[in-house]
Amino acid sequence: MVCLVVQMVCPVVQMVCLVVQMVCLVALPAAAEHRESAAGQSQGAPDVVEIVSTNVQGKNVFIPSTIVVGAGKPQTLSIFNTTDTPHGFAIDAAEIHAVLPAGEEHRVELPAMQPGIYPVHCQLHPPHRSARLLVVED
Ligand SMILES: [Cu+2]
Repeated sequence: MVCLVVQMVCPVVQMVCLVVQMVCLVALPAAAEHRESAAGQSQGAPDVVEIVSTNVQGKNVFIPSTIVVGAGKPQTLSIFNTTDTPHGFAIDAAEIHAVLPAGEEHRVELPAMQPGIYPVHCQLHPPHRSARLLVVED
């Protein structure tokens, strides 16, 4: 009887966990963006785009997986590697091939780019899921 109840509760708990994970994935980058624009307005701070290299259920991923920046001006990318191993961050079109130390923030200077979509990948681990850089007209 107890087993039956536990079996019934487990899928519900799993669903709740999945929903919480999805909300976190959506909310965290949005919160970072909000903080960034508020700081930019009040202090005239340079535009910093925050990215995370992390591991979700055994898969190495970049969050956000689509990194959006304005065209024609250099940007600073702040990439936090939350894992316990170094990861790469490569944008071939910008000649960026950075190595992100484990558990640290690493800054990469992105040069002014033409509008377009550019592949982003980890040059250290081919299975590491890729991302894309979307450069848009401001
Ligand atoms: Cu990697």
